Amino acid sequence: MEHQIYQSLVDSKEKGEKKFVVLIDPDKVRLKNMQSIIDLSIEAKVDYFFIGGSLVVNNMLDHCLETIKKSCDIPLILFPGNNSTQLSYKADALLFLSLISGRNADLLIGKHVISAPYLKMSPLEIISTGYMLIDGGIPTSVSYISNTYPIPATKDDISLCTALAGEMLGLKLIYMDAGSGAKNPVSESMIDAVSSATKIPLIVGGGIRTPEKAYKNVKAGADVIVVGNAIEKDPNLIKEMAAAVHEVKVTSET
Ligand code: 1GP
Repeated sequence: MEHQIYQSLVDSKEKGEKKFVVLIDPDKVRLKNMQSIIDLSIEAKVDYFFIGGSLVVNNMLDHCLETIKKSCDIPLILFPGNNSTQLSYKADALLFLSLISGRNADLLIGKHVISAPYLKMSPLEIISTGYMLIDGGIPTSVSYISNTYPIPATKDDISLCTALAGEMLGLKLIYMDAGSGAKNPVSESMIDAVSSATKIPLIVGGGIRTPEKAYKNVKAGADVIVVGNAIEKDPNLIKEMAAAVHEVKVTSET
């Protein structure tokens, strides 16, 4: 279990470079869309693919991973709705998510216990991640399935303290997510509050529909931007989104 992907995130953060991730939900993406998403991602120099969703309905995970692997070297990172399902050795890494915004013991540690022996044997790079669900203005699948409340969108202080606690517990990444298809993405002021208080890489996703919002998020302190829904609807957005994120390079003085 090498730590190449995590190390690349840490190195980029140190250099002030920002990463752009395309999220593919294997259940939702249409097969004809998949190849164009892959081709456009190669062209746009997308940094990683996240693969996952809240539910597994069609069992397309392996097929999805194989199709991408055949076409490119962009690393494949599992982003599972549930740590004990949606696992595959065909990916490169796994975000081992602890839902630290919620108080559901199963998603803080329970599912992890069940999947740990399988993961120990797997070649996947395991990246422990503090996952924070932020209210995005509409009920989301994650909130319903996880049976947890999101952090209210205006409570920057709660997010800050939650992320800080996650970092102190030794989690390697923080992922602030307004949920797929969120009406309101995570605010820049919340991103700023969390990124100023923590040192570990900060991933932000959920409801990001425009390159302008992606740009504002990285300027506010996000290290990694994740977009799924908007790209499923219009794969041509990949190029502009990736360019907007990669354009920002933060120097230590800024
Ligand atoms: C959801 O952060 C991801 O978990 C991406 O959200 O699909 O709304 O881009 P969208």
